Amino acid sequence: MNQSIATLKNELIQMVEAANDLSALEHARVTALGKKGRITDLMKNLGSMDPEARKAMGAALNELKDEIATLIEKQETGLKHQALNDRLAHETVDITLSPRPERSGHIHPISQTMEELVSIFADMGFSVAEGPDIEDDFHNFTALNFPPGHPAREMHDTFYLPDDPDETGEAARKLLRTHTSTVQIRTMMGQKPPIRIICMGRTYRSDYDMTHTPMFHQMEGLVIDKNTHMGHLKGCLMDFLRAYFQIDNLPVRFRPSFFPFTEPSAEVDIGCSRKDGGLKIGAGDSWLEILGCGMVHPNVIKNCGLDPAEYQGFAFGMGIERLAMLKYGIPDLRTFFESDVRWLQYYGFDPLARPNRATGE
Ligand code: 2NM
Repeated sequence: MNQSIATLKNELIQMVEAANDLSALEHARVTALGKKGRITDLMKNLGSMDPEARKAMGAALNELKDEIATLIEKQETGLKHQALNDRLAHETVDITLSPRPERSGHIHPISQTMEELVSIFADMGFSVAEGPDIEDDFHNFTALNFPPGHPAREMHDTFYLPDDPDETGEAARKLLRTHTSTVQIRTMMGQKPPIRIICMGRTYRSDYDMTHTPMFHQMEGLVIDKNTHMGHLKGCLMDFLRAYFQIDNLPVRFRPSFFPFTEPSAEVDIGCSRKDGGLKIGAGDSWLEILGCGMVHPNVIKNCGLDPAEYQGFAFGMGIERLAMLKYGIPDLRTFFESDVRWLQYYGFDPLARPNRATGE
């Protein structure tokens, strides 16, 4: 009896150790331990044996079963290890093969433009600040010096969220931010000047026609320090516009304007020509409005917990879609958000191109 178990054991060990791939090993496992396997067969006979012999045989068979199972596991680990080493030694990827352009995705013009903006302002010493899309009345309006009955606060311009019963009062009223100036407010309240930031992202207004979509992207900038003046504002924005449009002598014009959060305020135009229905930026006798700006209103500085007698600065804001349309000749705003893959293939950017700082080309 013990003799036959010892023989079986040697036989099974040999079979497991001879298995040199995973399917041969599986075959060995089924032969030894499967439902109709050699060890299983012997176990089935235990019932017909007398108690003494059954006890001895049962213990011996259990021991054999465990030994073989352990051996199979060890063999399997070894085989897997060897298979991986073989793959690592032989498998190669030709990284010099060019990708298939027809299969490549494209960078959306909004993302491309944002990267260009970050790059230009980073060179001027600005860092990027972020804030939430869901805001409250205080950060979106009150802190920015919007008077209580201002038209922008109306339901038909601003998307308000349903009232939260836990937070009452006008200032806590939740809304989708209508501009990214909320981020400027959060920055001024959260860090000490000098401040030099840009922020950009989605903004929301209840408006939909040829030139307005209910969601659009804005970029805004903010500089706060002790002696910042309108000369800095002019120089900064002229440098920015010339870098973005890549025209060294781009004509830039500042026109008086009004915003609740800046005083004085200005709108900025760039020179262009309009001939035969076409638009050419950089030369000619016509002007194109491109952004708004101004010296931050003393009330805004005060609302953020800073002393307007000590600190002042400038801010500016612009629409990213408009910047992208003008630079890349995209005629229709609404196509930005239609997710038409043919549009993206045509106006999008190659993700593998290493962008030239301002052009992406
Ligand atoms: C604009 C135009 C002018 C602006 C002002 C501020 C803040 F928070 F500092 F008061 N942020 N952004 C600003 C000023 C935005 O967008 C057309």
